[in-house]
Amino acid sequence: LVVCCSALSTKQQRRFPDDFLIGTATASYQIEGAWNEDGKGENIWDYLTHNNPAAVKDGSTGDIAANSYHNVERDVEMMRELGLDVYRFSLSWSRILPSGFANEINEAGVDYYNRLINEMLKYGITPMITLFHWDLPQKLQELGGFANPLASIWFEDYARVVYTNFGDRVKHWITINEPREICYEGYGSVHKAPILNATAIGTYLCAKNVLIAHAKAYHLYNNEFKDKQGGQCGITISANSFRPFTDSEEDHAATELRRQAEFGLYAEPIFSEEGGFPKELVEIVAEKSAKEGYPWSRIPEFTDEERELVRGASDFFGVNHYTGFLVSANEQISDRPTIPILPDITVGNYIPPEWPQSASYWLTLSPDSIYDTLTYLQKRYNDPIFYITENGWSSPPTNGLLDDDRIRYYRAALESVLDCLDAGIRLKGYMAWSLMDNFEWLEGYTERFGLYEVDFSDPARPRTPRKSAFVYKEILRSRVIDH
Ligand code: BGP
Repeated sequence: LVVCCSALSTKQQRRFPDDFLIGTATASYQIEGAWNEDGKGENIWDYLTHNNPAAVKDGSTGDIAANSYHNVERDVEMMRELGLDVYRFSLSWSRILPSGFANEINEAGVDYYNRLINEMLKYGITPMITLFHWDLPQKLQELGGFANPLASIWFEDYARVVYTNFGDRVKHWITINEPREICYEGYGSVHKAPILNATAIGTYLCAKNVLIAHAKAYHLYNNEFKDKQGGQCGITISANSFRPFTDSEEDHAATELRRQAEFGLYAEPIFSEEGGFPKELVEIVAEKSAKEGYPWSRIPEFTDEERELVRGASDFFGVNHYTGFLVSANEQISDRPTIPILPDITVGNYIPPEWPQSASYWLTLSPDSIYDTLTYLQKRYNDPIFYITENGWSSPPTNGLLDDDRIRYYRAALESVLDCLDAGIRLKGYMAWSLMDNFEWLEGYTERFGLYEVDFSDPARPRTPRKSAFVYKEILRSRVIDH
């Protein structure tokens, strides 16, 4: 008992450094609404939700979402209530460039983001902007979206418009949110827009093109804007914790394979010393492709020039982290569903029953999962600078304002963040997902991630702080995790 309590009291005194940025995150399609107002063009989520309502659990859309397009002042007021250091939000590409192409700029869209940024800066809240969080202009999708190699040029053009319009005030840029979810869930399976299900080719084609798009936008910033604007630019990749189910060699190997399939495919080309896709995956896919009768491997090669363009192209590693899994070489280890991984890789997935379960089937409170993930990434990728750009907990809509489960999750997560700082990991910030309830992609409004509850039955979408908002505010104020 003595050991436990003295350990606890030392932990309680650990502080977040003053320059460590604590904040929240959101994404344009999930909160803005105003889907066809003031000149905004259609995007792939507008298209999916309007044409294939069965794709979303409750048949809902983001047409109004949390109505943030009409709530700039209230949104910033919430940030002030919480005392946020940083707020991460994304830009809707088709609100700024209705067709996706940079020949025509929608000034009303630019104005909306200017109002938001200026209102935040008035109160000293640092904006961190994601250029692309999944809502691709529909016109570009009709030309193949990220299966078309030209997508990297369209993205670079868009990035130029963004840096030119907002870069005088915005110093933290994230090019792309979660390539895995874009590519595997959008192009390689039927989970997210554009739900192409383009067999096992779509994922890899998209992966290559997304990485090149990111790299072009990164170099554009470095070459043409950084000197004058002085900001930093990186990418966000989803990385959950994968630990072996047993200490057997087979389970260790399966775990490593799963890491490569989930995040290595996207992280390795940027953050590893050699660049390019993970070797083991390349071999597996090449072998399978040959067996399936393809005259070439389904995973495309980078040319030397492309490999060099992508390698090292990020000032930091943005990590979206939610949960953890135990991995086994035995595929039958559990029939519990998991988030889907690459079609070429199947490994066993296990979630211990004692890990508290959220409203999302894939999301549990997995102990020390942030520390586990960042120590792995630090070692593998030579000690990059990190931001945790998303981390959060879902509850059913009926839970209301008393969200002790979310509070328990955030306290555990932030302890794990402090463990990372103690271990010397160069982690510079943490953003909770999410500031407010929103349209949760294929779950619609059936799951809630917000520190603020949004009343979706009221057209104005009023926001009310949950208990977790008060706890988060106190942590931000004191720089200490209260218990
Ligand atoms: C991340 C996305 C977020 C957010 C979150 C919650 O992958 O970047 O946009 O939605 O997941 O997951 P979901 O909405 O799929 O339940």
